[in-house]
Amino acid sequence: MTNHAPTSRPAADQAARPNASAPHGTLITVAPTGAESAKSDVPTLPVTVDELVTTAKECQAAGAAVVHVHIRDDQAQPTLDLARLTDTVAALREGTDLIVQLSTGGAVTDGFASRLAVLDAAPDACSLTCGTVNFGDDVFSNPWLFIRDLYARTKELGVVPEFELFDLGHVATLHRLLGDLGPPHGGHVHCDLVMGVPGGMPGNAATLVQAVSALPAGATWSATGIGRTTLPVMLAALSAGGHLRVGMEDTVSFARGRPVTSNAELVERAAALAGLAQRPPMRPDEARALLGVSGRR
Ligand code: KMH
Ligand code: ZN
Repeated sequence: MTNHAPTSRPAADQAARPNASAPHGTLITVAPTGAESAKSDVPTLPVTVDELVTTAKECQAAGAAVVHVHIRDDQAQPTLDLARLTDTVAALREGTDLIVQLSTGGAVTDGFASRLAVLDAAPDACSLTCGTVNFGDDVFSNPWLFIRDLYARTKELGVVPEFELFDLGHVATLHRLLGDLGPPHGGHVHCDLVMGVPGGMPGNAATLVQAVSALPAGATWSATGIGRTTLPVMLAALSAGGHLRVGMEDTVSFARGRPVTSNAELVERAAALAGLAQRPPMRPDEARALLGVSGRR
């Protein structure tokens, strides 16, 4: 006899489970600083180690599980200084439980050797951008051989990469990378769709759905919308079962004409929306299990 059970579930039960395959919690990453905004233009931007740790604590309390880190020098300029990166990783570990993800993208002016050397600061995780993209008036350069070297080094050093995808072509490169070198350290593929960069894929629901449908089977993903695409991308990501990245790296406006006052308020808004979607923020230990980030070194 045919089993009709899956189609005979009461309508009310189905309504309560709008997307049964969606994950139960929402991984929230905060990207508090970035390399693009000047402290003089955005006085609330965290640029010192103390400011970064204070922000990270507030964001953890608001629901973040991962911190995506760019650092600044004493003049608040972007730097990839290894000693400073190493100290920053230690300070964030001391002050928070967050997964510490260092940026290997740096600033558009950073060279490949210093971007590769970021991994020597021994973070839990790192960003790994899967292709070159026009970046406003600049170019964010990620040629194939650099991507390969960086990925190989993450595997050697046991750093969990997050694959940053600024464009649909980057998804094709991700497939090529995994096909050539195999799965990442930790065994799980997690991607971040970075949408709305002038030169990359637009930040809208249709593009998000297209990009997600092209991801490798079993991959999880977050999304972030740059600037005014922050809210549409966040809402689309939640509705499509994705995770979220927010922070002052990606937007310095909270609403039209209202500057962001702190990273924590961006995390609070993301956490509230995730709660409304019945997928409340994941704790850092839950995020570690999801991403395959092992215990702290
Ligand atoms: N600052 C951008 C040029 C990353 O962190 O990996 C690159 C970026 C990506 O922010
Ligand atoms: Zn970044």
